[in-house]
Amino acid sequence: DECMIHNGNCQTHCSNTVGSFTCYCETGFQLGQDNSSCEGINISLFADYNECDTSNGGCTHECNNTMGSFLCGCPITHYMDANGKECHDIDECALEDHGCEKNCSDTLGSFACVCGEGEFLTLDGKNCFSEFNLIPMSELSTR
Ligand SMILES: [Ca+2]
Ligand SMILES: [Ca+2]
Repeated sequence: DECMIHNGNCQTHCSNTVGSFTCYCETGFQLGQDNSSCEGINISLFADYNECDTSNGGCTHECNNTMGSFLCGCPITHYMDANGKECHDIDECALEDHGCEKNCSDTLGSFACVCGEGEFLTLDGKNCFSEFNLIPMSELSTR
């Protein structure tokens, strides 16, 4: 049994075989050219692959490469689908804080308030006024 003598000159492990022996190494190491030493497997074998280079990683919007994986991302006006790849426009009108006085209309990446016929949006883009029910300045000053 050659392994009984100086570990068969193996750097790490020695395995006795019929009429001979072989050296072997720990996981992550491979046997050197001398068949006795162990050397770390070239780390480049584990180099990261950029999934975002191919079809944007399947992401509909942002794709962020990470070591050993990747992550899809969405703009703030969108939310991530449960599949982690698709971003969907947020329906702000379905949320209660859209602030529109009258109707709310969802748009891609945003939303808009809509007023009735003959009405106009105020500068804040949320309230409505009609030129027919504006209070005359003269009436305001007498109050
Ligand atoms: Ca990657
Ligand atoms: Ca929207």
